[in-house]
Amino acid sequence: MEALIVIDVQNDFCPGGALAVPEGDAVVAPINALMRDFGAIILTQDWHPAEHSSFASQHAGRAPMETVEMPYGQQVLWPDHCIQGSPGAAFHPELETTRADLIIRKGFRRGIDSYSAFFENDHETPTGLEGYLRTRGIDRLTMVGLALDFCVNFSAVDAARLGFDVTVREGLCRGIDVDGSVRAARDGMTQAGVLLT
Ligand code: VGL
Ligand code: ZN
Repeated sequence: MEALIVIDVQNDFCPGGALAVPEGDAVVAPINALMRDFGAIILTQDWHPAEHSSFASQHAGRAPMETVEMPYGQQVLWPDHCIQGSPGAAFHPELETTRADLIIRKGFRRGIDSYSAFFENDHETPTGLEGYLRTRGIDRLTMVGLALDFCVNFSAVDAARLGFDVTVREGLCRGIDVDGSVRAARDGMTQAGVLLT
């Protein structure tokens, strides 16, 4: 069985949002249309406490887009975004959410970020999504959403490593693109066995 996984189509990742992805809102209508082709639909939602450690505001003298060393490895520092319960954390108002079987929230632990829908950024703390998919008999995943080079990338690579058959529909994704991150993400996904279409 196959599922559509819609990654982080939230106000803060759309134009006007705190961490706007260029043309982020352009994916909303075609993702809604694509939902008709899937029997299982899962949405992810970036969901941070106000003092999340991925926010540059929590690191004296550091600015957004700089990188710091965290106990679990390198971490890009972001503007404050997707704060739990805030309008920025809400899904884009036109995203069709009624057909979602599951909404999985991530990044809710203050001390660790979670780009992937499967594991937090230590690459070992599970979100529970793997168990959900396996117990439903889902073995094929199509991924779309924001941002191509971060949350879509990490989710797709983790899924492929876990043995899922993964397709990323690039036209239904948009990237942040810091320091060539879109290109690196494409290479990494391809190497992990993700099909990019
Ligand atoms: C994301 C940066 C920080 C994403 C989330 O959804 O790609 N990127 N938090
Ligand atoms: Zn985030």
